[in-house]
Amino acid sequence: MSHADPIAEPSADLSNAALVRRMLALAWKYRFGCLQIIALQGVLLVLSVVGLTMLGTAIDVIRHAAVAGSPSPNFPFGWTPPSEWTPYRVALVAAGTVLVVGLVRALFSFWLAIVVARVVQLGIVVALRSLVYDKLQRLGFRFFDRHTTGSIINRVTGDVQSVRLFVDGVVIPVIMVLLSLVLYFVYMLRLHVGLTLACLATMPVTWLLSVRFSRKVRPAYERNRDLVDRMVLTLTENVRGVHVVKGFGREPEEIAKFDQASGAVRTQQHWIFEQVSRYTPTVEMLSSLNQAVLLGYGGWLVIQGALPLGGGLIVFSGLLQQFSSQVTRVAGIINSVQQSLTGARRVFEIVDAPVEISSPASPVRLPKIAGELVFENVSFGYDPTKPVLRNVSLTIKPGQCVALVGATGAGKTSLLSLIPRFYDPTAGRVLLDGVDLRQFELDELRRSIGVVFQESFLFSDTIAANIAFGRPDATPEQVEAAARIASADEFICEYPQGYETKLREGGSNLSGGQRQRLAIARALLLSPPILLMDDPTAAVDPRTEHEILDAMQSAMQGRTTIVVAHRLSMLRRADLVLVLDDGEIVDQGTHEELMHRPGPYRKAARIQVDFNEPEPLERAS
Ligand code: DCP
Ligand code: MG
Repeated sequence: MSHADPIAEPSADLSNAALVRRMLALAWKYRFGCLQIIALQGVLLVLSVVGLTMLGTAIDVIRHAAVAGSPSPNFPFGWTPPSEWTPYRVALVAAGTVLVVGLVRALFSFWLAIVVARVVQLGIVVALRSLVYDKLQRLGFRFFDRHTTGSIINRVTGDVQSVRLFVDGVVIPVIMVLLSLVLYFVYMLRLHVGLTLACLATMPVTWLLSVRFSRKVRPAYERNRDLVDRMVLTLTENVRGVHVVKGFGREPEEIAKFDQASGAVRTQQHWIFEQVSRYTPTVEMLSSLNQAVLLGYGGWLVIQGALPLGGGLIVFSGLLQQFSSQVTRVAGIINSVQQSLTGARRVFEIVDAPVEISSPASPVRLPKIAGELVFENVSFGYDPTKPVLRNVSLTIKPGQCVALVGATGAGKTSLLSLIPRFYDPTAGRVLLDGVDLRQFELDELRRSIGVVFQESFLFSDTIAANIAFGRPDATPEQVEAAARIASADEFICEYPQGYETKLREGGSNLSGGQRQRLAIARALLLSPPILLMDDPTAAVDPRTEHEILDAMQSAMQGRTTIVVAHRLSMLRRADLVLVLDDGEIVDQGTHEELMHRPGPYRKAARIQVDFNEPEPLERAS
């Protein structure tokens, strides 16, 4: 269906700024967890600097003891060892401190990993996923008409991860990068201002390079995802359509199609690898330029006695390394911003999508539903510009059994789908017991309508669970009674596990007719005042159909039933036959009445008679 559907388009603001604001609000909701993560990362940062300082000091102590005339060490943190300690003992203490710092760091890293998992994967992701999933349950059929299954699944799984990325890949890292850059920078300045400036001169180049790299490669990564999606689509379509592919002998073409999709991914990936392998050596080259400056200028300072070797040059080299790794991290963060924006847009599109069909604020309650259905000048279209039903008016009395006939595409399924409010009419109204459907509580309305869909969907669960889907509290006796009416009992009992037999995905281990009978049982178990059946016996042979119809005769007693039907056996049983043609009710009456007047119904019915039933209906004309 086209997406040019103004009423259903999400109305919310999905600009980048609005998305960032919303994601910041999300991070704010988890601020305590985020603060904990930042605090832990801060401790790790400080510990790494302490470890580095201890290393530098130890080197100075050793050098002072080993090399005559070398400068005496500066001890950090305002501490000086007691004068009776030998230099070796001081070095050992420094070594011990380095070890302890390392241990504490390991503990904190472990703690951090646990907190991140708890806040991010178990907190944000789970909350977002259920937010999206809950919303999906409330969205109308229009939404599902407009979006493919793949895209919806991706939103619940993949895109939710991208939104999470904004918290642990953008907000927290930005704070950490800023904190650590400031810390390293101040420390370096305190060691030596000139050396700091000289060494940081190449930083803007590194930064530019990494930004340019991510600009160039980022779209390629996105395109890569599309190409992989397409490859997977080719594969899934092939698996799902395996009968068609083999039936038409199209295997070679399918292989070629897959090869092509897979080749596109390969070519693209190759290009990305090329870019990466060009970028990494350039950055590495720049970092050796830094080391050259550090050794040349810093070494000279040490020789001049202006900078201690360990506490100065070596600590500086460590800081510099950390500093440049933080600078290159910025490119990664920019990347994450982009990725999370794309994901957030897709997630919030669902979260914001208007729930077109919902219960009114103060719904009308009916003590008992009699089952009178009235359509008043109802028009409907999936696309408002292309009506599928036009000006339909009809009255169905409580307990009546109505058959709906019409050519394929006439709008039979569409007409039925207005009754449980899968869609709302674009004009006119549908009344149940004199009350507009839109005034009922939606769940209550739907629970009082049993639906057998044209294509019955079964879940990969036991047969009993599938029948009891609408009434999980039903007793096994009730389930079996429903199955008997739907003529399903016999084949179910042939399975060794009977009602506990597990169905495969989509009920693929059943025949089409068996699936339909389970769907009928499922609807009957609800014991609803209104029963809608969309071609329920299309996939069963005429004899089984007779059995089902006979058995259902009693089940239909006292219920308003609308059946989309084609076979005369059903049409004869109906109290009223509605003839739908191209979205309009063109005729109605009992089978006998309709057979007595010329029109599309008699024409269609006669074809069946000629084919199926030896005794002609000549007397009818
Ligand atoms: N249609 C649509 N979008 C949908 C479902 C249907 O645009 N989600 C269109 C296709 C048809 C028209 O609406 O042109 C009527 O479709 P129905 O499913 O109501 O038609 P029937 O149920 O009468 O046809 P069939 O006998 O094939 O089931
Ligand atoms: Mg249909």
